[in-house]
Parts: sequence; structure tokens; C-alpha cells
Amino acid sequence: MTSLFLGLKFLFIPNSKAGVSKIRQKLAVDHGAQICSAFGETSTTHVLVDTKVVLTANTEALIRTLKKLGLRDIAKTNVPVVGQEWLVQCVSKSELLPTANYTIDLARPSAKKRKVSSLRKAESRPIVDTTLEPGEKVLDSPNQTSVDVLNEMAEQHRINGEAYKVKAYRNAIDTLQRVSTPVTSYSQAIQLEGVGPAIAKKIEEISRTHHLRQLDVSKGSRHTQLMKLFKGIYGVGTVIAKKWIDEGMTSLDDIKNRTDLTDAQRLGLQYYDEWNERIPRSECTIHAEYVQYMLNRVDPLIEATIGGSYRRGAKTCGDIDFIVTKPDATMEALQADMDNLIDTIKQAGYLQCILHHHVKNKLLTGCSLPPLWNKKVDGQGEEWGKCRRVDFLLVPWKELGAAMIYFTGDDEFNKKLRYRAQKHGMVLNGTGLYKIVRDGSKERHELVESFDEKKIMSLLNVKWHEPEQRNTGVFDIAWNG
Ligand code: DCP
Ligand code: CA
Repeated sequence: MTSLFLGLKFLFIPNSKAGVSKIRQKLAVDHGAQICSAFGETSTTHVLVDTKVVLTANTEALIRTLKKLGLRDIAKTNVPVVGQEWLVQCVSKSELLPTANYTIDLARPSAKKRKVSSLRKAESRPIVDTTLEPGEKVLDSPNQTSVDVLNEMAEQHRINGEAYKVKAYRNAIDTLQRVSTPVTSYSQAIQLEGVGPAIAKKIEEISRTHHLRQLDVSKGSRHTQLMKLFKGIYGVGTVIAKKWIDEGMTSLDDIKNRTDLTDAQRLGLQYYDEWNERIPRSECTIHAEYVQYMLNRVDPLIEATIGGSYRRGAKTCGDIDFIVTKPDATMEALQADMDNLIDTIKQAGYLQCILHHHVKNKLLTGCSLPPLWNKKVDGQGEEWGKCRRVDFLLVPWKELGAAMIYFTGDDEFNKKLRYRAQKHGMVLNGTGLYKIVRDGSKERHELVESFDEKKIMSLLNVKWHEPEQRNTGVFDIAWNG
């Protein structure tokens, strides 16, 4: 007990009353200091940063924290922001040491980094491979465990409908996959673009323990399990699943007894297991042969190609996305053909149910391969195939390239292309690539290209990506399976 710090008011960062922070705060109080819980410009005399917890190499995060705690103008303040080593050294030497050697310089990041590194064990900076194209990743990533665990966390948040958290994880994973050196500590992780404090801490925990406690907690939580169960029903999203949980539903039987289900949700319940199972690639190929065979009866010029994960080379697919088109055909012509196809596949027994037909260019269905075709999949049995989710996407001939890009995905790859278009003053969607033309206050979209997939990419200044190269890998569970 001394009066070493008498009259001084310390703001601790992190501001918690636990662990090391608690011990240091007690040390300060025992020597006469007062602790502030927020920054009072007139009263706080020192900001004491735990440089082992708060990454001081990333000044932005620290500045954000300080702002949150009330320090509005960092440039104007005279209050020193120092490493907590200053406090420890003062106590150990029983004198009020100058802060200069311990200052974290928030105005000059490079100078700050040098000072901080003299306080902490020097750590190598993660090396991001900048030669990689968007979506590409380093081979044999040294951070694969972290990537896998973070992917699982993202999946938990997706199940719970927390879109902003999913996005944060995707960004972090995206960067981490491009790092060619091991990222083992908080301070290394926080230096990466797209990695904030919460995820940086998790990367450190995973690296240390090969495990993440929060993931276990989330997976074990009753709420998450029910969200997963209910969202597994076709036609049920986050909002409905949450509502049902709030209403006390605890099982699929509870849901079956509801009187307010849509037709699609009833089908979702009926085919719950089948539609939650991924479809082997070999089976998708037989569906393609079968559908083309049936289409030939309607009009031999119609072509059906599977897009989505199948076209990207996946070993298993969530559903089968047929892109249906015909040379020179308009949407109207295709719709007439589609009506004929529906009759044909209904009669043949392939079409089990229709989920939606009201969207004019889409037919969403459940379909089963007839026994003779199903036998082609594994050479066994004489049974009907499982009911699979099969979508027919009608595409006018002249929009084929844009539609191919859109329906091939993956969705992250598409987002990147759309962003690229935006940067070039253009708009990309499933019908074409358009230039934005301003007419005074009005804005209109002028078609640049829609038929040629390769041309669209080249107009966007993106090198040609084979479909297999469009797996961003962030969420492509099919790819791992
Ligand atoms: N798509 C998109 N944005 C979305 C949804 C879809 O760009 N929000 C595009 C890209 C997808 C394609 O449509 O690759 C097909 O969508 P799916 O949901 O069927 O996704 P995948 O075929 O990629 O994966 P899965 O194997 O799970 O079906
Ligand atoms: Ca698909």
C-alpha cells in the first residue's frame, strides 16, 4: 500500500474486472490510483492497455475501443495511452516512471508497431498470398483447422439466422485461406483484413487447443438444434422457425399437427429425410440423361444442362438445377415446352410433386428416377429412386451466358462478379451485363452482353474461370463431402 499513484485516474483496456486485468487494477488501487470505467476527458490521466490481450499493432481496433469508451478526439488528447507494463514497472521500482518508453502511438502506426514490439515477444506477421485470384486459397493451408472450425461456427450462425455474423466469419475465412504462414495468436490474427477482435480471439483459442468452446456450446444448445430441425423443412426460414420455437414446438410431430402449413411446407415434411440428404454426383448425371431423353420427346432442340454445384464439379449436390433453353427460343416458347414436359414426366412417374410454379421462369419440383434408370446409378435393384429436389430454370437463348454464370455460382463467386461489375459502372444479373447510363436525373441499363459467358467475364476484366474454379470454398460443404 503506497501513495505512488495518488491523484491518478486509470482507464484499463480491456475494461473488464476479471483475470489479469482484475489483478492489475487491484495493484493500481493498492497504490492510490482510482479506476475509471469510461474516458472522462478532464479526469482520466492514463489509459493502460493490456498489450497481451488488445492488439496494439492494429491501432484501428484500439482507437475504436477508445472512442466507444468516450475518447472522442484521439489527436487532441494529452492523456498517455500506455502498455500496462508501465504500471508493473512503476510498482516494482516504487517510482513514477516516465511513460515515453511505454507509449502506444495511435497517430503513427509504424512508430507504434516498433514500440509495441519492444514490449512484447516479437511475432511474425502473417503472410497473405496476394498472387491468388479472388476465391482462390493456398494449397495445404497451415491454418486449415482454424478454417474448418470457423466454418462450423459460421454454419451455427447461419442456422440461427444471424446473417451479419455469418458475413463476418466468411470475410475472416476468406482471408485466412489466403495466408501461407501459421496464424497462431490473437495479435497475428487481428492484423488480417476482415478479422475483428472476436474472431481473432477464436483463432488463438483454436490454434492453442484445436478446439473452440463456443462451438460446443452452440451445437449443444436446444435452440440451435430446434432451429436446425425446423429449417430443414423445405419452405421454412429463420423467422418461421423462431416463431415455432417461441410457440413451444419441440418436434416435427408438433409441426405436422399445425393447421397453418403451406403446401410446400407439407411436402417439406413428407420428404424431410430425402431433401436433407445430398445427392451423389453419379445420380445427378442419370437425372440429366433421363430429363434430356424426355425433353427429346417434346422437342429435340431443347437442351437441359445441370448448373449449380454439379457444374462446379461437386461430388454431391444439394439439389439438381436444370438450365433449360433452346436455340433462338424466347421465354414464352420455353414455357409452352415446359407445360408439355410436365405432362410427359408426370405420366412417366418421374415428377412426384410441384413446389412452386407461379414464378414464371422456374419450376421447382420433387422427382424420382424410374426403376430402370435408377438401376443405372448403382447397378442394383428394381426400385424407384429417392425423391430429389429438381429445379427447371427456363432461360431465353440470348440470355444463356448470363444465366449460366448466375446458376453456376457459387453464390460468393457471383457476389464478387457483381461487385466487379459495379466498379466498372455496370450491373450484372441472371439476364445480362448492363452498362449504367445516366440521362440527366434518370438512370437506365443498356445491355452490353448476355449470351456469351466468356465475353461477360472478359468485359468484367476477370480471367476466364472454369466452373471448377468458381468454388470459393467458404461454404461449399458439397465440396468437402
Ligand atoms: N445463387 C446465387 N445466390 C443465391 C442463391 C443461388 O447466386 N442467393 C446461384 C449460385 C448457386 C446457384 O444459384 O450456385 C444454385 O443455387 P443452390 O442453392 O442450388 O446452390 P449450389 O448448387 O451452389 O449448392 P448445392 O449443392 O447446395 O445445391
Ligand atoms: Ca444446387
